Amino acid sequence: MNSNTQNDIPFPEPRRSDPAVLAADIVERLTYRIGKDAKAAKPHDWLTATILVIRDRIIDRWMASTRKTYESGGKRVYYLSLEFLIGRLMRDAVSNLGLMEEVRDALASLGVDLDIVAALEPDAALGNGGLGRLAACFMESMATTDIPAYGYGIRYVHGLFRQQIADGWQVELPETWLAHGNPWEFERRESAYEVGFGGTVESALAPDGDARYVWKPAERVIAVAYDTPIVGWRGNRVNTLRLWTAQPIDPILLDAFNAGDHIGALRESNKAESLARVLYPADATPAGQELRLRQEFFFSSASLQDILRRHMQQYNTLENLPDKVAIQLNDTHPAVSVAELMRLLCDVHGLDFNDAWELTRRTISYTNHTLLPEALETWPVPLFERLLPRHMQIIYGINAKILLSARKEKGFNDAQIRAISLIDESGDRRLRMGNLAFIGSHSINGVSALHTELMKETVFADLHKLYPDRINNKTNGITPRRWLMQCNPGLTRLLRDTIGDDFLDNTEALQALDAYADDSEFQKQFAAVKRANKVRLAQVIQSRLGLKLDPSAMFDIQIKRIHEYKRQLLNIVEAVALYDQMRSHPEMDWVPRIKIFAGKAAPSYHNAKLIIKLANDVARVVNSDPAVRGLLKVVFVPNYNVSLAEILVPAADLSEQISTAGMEASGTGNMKFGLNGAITIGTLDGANVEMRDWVGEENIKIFGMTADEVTKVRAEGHNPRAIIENSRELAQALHAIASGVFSPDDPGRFTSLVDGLYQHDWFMVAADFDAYAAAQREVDAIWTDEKSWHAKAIRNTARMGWFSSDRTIRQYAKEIWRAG
Ligand code: B1H
Repeated sequence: MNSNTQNDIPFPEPRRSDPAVLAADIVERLTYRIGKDAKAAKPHDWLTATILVIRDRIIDRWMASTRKTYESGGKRVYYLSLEFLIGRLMRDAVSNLGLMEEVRDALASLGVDLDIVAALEPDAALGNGGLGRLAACFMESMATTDIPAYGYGIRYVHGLFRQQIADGWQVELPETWLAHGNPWEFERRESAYEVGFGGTVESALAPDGDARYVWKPAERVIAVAYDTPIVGWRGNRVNTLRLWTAQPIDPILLDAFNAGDHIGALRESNKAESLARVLYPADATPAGQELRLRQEFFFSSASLQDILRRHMQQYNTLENLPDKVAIQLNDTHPAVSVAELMRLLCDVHGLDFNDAWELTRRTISYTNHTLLPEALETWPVPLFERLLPRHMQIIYGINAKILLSARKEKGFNDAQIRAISLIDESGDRRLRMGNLAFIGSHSINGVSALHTELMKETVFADLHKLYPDRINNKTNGITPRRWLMQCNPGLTRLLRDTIGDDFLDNTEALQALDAYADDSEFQKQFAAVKRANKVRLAQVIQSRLGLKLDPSAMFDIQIKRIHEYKRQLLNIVEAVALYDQMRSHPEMDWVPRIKIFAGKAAPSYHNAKLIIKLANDVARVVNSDPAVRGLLKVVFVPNYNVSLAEILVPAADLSEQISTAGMEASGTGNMKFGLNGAITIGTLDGANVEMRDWVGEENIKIFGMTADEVTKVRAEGHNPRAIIENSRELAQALHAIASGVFSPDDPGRFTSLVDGLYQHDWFMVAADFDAYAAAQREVDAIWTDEKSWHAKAIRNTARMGWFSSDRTIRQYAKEIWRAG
């Protein structure tokens, strides 16, 4: 077919979306795509049929968006991330298309309940925690703010493990989100690229007399693209999330098979497919295995080849690459992209090293998400060299160039040179991915104001001296669509009725609510919405755990990955101390509290798993003690994920954001709670600092050491034993835990945890305990003054609008990408 005839083919009319048409379409998909009679259809079939119908409405806009980008010659943004923690897509898509009522009515006319069907959609959990969820919020906000953007990642067959709690212990089970197929995605067999590993590098003389290097990989796999459309608010733009899967070049080695080696015949195939098999379940700690490095290179290489192909197809030159392409590295996980882009530009496209370097640096930018020293990725040089020999050469070339100029032009001394080098020589030689990402980027951003300042002072201090203009801050945000409108329809309705619809398109318009904070009629309505959300959560907990919760008690919630620096332990120890006090002083007016925890621990993180067990052990004792009946409950909700967060967040009265100051880069759960009218108890860490500035000191409960104080105490040493012995409440709570009050079956179970507090207290649990306990009692006092509590809660919702990821993305677009 020639292009003329193609041009004559009319583009289909956008599909109509009134309930009758939708219902007819759903039945059509059910019949012809799924092959089921409506009479025999199972709920899952209705879900799939409904998604297919919605997907069609999205496709109309998707193609229009793609065409618009092409025709305008606008800059494309590429967000490279090893994690996308999406959750369910159906409600998000329907709501962003503005079709909620239409779809509900259409299904109802077919005798199907939208909510029941929607709850069957599995969470796409291709991420561990905040970093992956941020990537998902960014995808939605980039579509909303009309930025032509692609997300690139891996289509893991198994996302984050499913957590079961057995006898109080975490048990990990494989997660199978693709078991019923994935109606959202499109396989793109034509978008397939070879990705190599290992082998040798050969050099040859090019016609221009320069040396050319050719990498001859020993192993090759094929990366195949799967595309998922991502709809922005009001459906204006639809962007693409492109996830790679790995396929073998030869699916089966027939020679081996015919010779009787049936397993060997599939070895290549298995090896290739293992690349996209499973998400590494570590959060804020890198998984240092070879397979992880292979995953990182696999998706980086496929993505860059795809980006260059698209660019060359449109522009047929690489000179304008930085004007038309922005590549954002989500942490160091795709940092090998710096070397791979250099290789593609030099070895495949024939650019010289210096020109390629210029283009690479102007195209790439990098977001740092953690300062934890153990979380900074490094690879043993021999491993890297064996897997990626050509990249190792390129990295040495970059290092030589940078170190030479630092020494000669900036007068760097030996210690500074050692600090900025791409190679860490302090022990066995290791390649520093943070330094590679930094040096290969024109922008390096932190994710909160405090974190960005600490980046300049710690991990990147010397690189910051060398390149003082590169580090900048982009405080994280959350999408208000998922984290307010969709998860809290009751509050959204109330807000619309009170301040109008402006906030739907501009979250900062929530400020108008400030005027109602002291209005007792509005307070009543606000409290009624909160209570309804608490009742809904109580029902979920009752059905999952058989535990009955009183919705008039304070719901005090800490949900996030289990990590020592996040200090769930501080919260549990305080619960134990409170339990003791309630029993010792039954005559006092205690505020009834329900302490709710949820979160997953990395499977190899011993202390984190022990903390889960402690929470469950404490829960068992406290919840069955008549002395605190109606006053205190402790709940650990299993299998925390995005969908569970959507139920927990709107139901919180109190949000626990209590990390050791200086250790949580930003936090994003903190923002979700504040937006939904919870009051935060927290340290001056991450984005809590900016939240305090926005909501006002009197509307947030800040306690504990500052980041500077933590640094100072760590440098000078502190005496946690003395601190503990000086705090009666703390000493007694720790003694109870360590002596087996909560673990009579194994009294020594928690001694190691408690010993850690006595011996070093690295995370300042003991050091911050008294301040935390006092802050909790102040929270109780506010709760007792109902009007004051509601006013503060309302002011949180009113003043959190700045934390929309739309604002964050606009800042990236303007200040880093120069796009949109
Ligand atoms: C964050 C990670 C992370 N920081 C390594 N770092 C991983 C590091 O699998 N790995 O190897 C996975 C994840 N995740 C989080 O990013 C921060 O702890 C949060 O404070 C922050 O809000 C979030 C988004 O910026």
